[in-house]
Amino acid sequence: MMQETYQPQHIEPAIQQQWEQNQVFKAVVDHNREKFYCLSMFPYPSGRLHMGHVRNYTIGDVVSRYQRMQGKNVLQPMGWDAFGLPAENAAIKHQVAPAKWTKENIAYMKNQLKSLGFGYDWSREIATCDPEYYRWEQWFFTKLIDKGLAYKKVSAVNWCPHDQTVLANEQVIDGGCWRCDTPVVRKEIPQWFIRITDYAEELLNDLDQLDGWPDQVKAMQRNWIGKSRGVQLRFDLADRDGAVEVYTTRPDTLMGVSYVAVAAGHPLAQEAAHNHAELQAFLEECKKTGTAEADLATVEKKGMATGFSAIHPITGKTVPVWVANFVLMEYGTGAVMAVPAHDQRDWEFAQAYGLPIQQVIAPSDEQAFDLTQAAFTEKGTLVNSEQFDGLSSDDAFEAIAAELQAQGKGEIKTQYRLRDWGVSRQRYWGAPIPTIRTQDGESVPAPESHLPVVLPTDVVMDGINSPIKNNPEFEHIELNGEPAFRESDTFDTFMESSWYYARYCTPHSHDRMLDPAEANHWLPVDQYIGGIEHAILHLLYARFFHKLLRDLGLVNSDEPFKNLLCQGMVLADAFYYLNDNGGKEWVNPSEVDILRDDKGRLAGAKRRSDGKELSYSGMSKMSKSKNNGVDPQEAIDLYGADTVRLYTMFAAPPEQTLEWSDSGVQGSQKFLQRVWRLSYELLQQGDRTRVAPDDLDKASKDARRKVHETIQKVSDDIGRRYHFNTAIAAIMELLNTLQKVDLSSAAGRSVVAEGLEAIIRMLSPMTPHISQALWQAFGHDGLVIDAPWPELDSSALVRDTLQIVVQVNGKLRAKLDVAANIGKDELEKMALADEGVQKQLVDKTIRKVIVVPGKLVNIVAN
Ligand code: L3U
Repeated sequence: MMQETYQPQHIEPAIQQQWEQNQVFKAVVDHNREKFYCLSMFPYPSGRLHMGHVRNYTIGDVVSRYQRMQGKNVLQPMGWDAFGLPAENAAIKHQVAPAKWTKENIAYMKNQLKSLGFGYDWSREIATCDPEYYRWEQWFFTKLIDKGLAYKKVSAVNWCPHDQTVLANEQVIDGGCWRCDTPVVRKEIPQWFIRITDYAEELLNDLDQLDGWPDQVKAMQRNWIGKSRGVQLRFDLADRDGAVEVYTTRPDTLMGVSYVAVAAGHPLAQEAAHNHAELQAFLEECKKTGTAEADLATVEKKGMATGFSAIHPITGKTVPVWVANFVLMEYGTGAVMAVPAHDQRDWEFAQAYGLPIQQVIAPSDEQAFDLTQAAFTEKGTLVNSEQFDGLSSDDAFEAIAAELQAQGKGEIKTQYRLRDWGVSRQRYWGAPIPTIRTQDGESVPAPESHLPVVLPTDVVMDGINSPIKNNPEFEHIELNGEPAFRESDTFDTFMESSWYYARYCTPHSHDRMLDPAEANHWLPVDQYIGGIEHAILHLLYARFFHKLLRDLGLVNSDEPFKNLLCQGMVLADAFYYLNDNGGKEWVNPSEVDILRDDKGRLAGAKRRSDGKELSYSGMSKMSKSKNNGVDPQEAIDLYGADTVRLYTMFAAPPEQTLEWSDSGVQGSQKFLQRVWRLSYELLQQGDRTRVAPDDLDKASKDARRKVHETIQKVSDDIGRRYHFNTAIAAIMELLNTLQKVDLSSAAGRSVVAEGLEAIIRMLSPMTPHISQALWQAFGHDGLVIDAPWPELDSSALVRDTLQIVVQVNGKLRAKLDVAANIGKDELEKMALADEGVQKQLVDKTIRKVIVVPGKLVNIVAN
């Protein structure tokens, strides 16, 4: 018998146990049912769940459960993105090995996920730090080397000269080492790269297939790939051999070139510095500039003349060659033609060093511009450009390209901004890169018999060097009977997250990376859910990996993720007081008592412990800096998982920001209590035999109409648009209606039973525990998740009676309840016979009667 009150703390663990015992979420290939693969981005095992995780995973679970109720065979796996710097940092801080720290976090967080009732197939759990997982990544990488898709080249890293170690970007703070503040320098070391640029065109074109992705994410990827059509051309050097190659997307501005700028690493810069101490010092200084493009746009423009001159390929005039800190060797040719009048960076540099600024493009319309203030960067019409004067920028592009081509000095070229993916990390906590340096200094893939190259986990971290570096036990091995060195760099953790979605399909393949039959059954992922912070790197790398897997014959699709949903952030109130130095001290919302005025608005806030007055700074993203994180565990303990899940889905549509509010959570809990209460009251009545719809009285019929209107709306909101919040709002409204129905009549009980059984099922994706408990209480044996979605009875939507408005000269004078199928003449007669209407017609002549069937009657009289 059911409890009188709703007690989530009792129901939830019991139902979770029931799911676990019956392996309810174990996914098995079934060719008779449509498959649905629903995936949420797997977490870094950082310690505890964040509210952001809760939101992400609730959305995924709601979609999964909804799809299952639609009869689909759902796969929803979960695992751990277990390698990476956070574990390493925590290990150093807490004097514990990263493996142990990671394992403990996984155990804790797994329990949290279970307590939220997420329907994962835990038999497919993956932890990327498990050699059973990363061995296939290592194997795959050796295949990529064999195919020429991975290669080693010298490239720059952040280097701390004091600690003699490489630093990740996050470990460089204000240009200094995070541990010792020593200024960081760039150091060139050999590293491994994967040729993502070979796939740039396909990665770009296939975005057009991704109808189920947000446009914003596709735009970000397009921009990142950065395809451009331009001209690569040559400036011969004056008075000596050699030339500088440059690439430009604006050959129409060629006649305005007033200097050529090369990177510090460019051979010409190096040569010029030979007997030039000052220039040598400048090149050293350039090494300190960050390598990110964002830095280059904002960095103060600095340079020095090399003393060389170059010959303009069309005019034949000479222009000086400068070294500039905003040009990088890693991009294009390491040199640019500078057109200060029409490029802002070139303009800033020319201003700083007094180089000529010559206009060659005029605006096509009346657009105002002032070259003494900034460059004019739009396209337009050519001026001061000799034979090209008067051409539009677009025509000039072609004409100038043709001229250069005819002279053998340049040609049209497509270029991408995308660079090859550098996968080497000099850190410890990652998958070892499976390559071997021979005594000749050559790097070769580890033979298959060496795989997996297992990362030793019984280590002590000193916080500076990776314990596998300068470690003979790890590094010294034999290859073909000769002494050799194992690579001690590890992979970027984005390697692991680039193919985990595929491994979930076939997690127990011990003798191969993927079983193609299983992988191809489940892939592509039907719904992927995760944060917008992964819009570029992770999602691009995973798309790239999928194409590599395809080209090695392991999968047969082109894209891994059919539909993508990026959930919005979770915001919370933030409170502070000013300390003695005038700085803000932030107080966590859980320690604050909020005072509200009679309209429910925030009227004041006090710290609970001592009553200290606090200031309110509004809602902002939950963060450490504002100390406004709400611990999901506290909310789960207090309200239960169903309430937290329901609130999360009710408070905002998935893509939008969610404003966490305790009163909102309490509202969600009250609603569930009311669902429980009404179910209890109905079941107390005993008999709830269904009464045939035709035998219902008017009030019961109206309530039943509301039941089916709600089924219709909820099915549409969830099924077609994933609009869970409006669906939940409709269910709440339905409950209000049902609460008013008279349970002492058989008709009333029949309708409330029908309505509640619909509510229980429609809510179950959001609130699976209470739904399961009530489903059982209503006498059903099976699982609510395997019950069919409530079916719409469209005959219930038909209204027998309608309300008609009667107007006299446009003013409302009466409302009539009439049969829905009433004829026009009959309706007119009823309107004219109405007492209120008659009063208005005294001493007047009727000129016209307009009847709009189903709506109104308007009588014109004077
Ligand atoms: N392991 C990676 C990760 O981001 C994912 C790989 C596929 C690359 C969401 C939030 C996040 C992501 C606001 C948080 C998921 C914390 C896992 C997490 N999340 N907020 N792991 O653990 O939205 O967007 O950081 O989709 O504060 O939870 O996040 S993670």
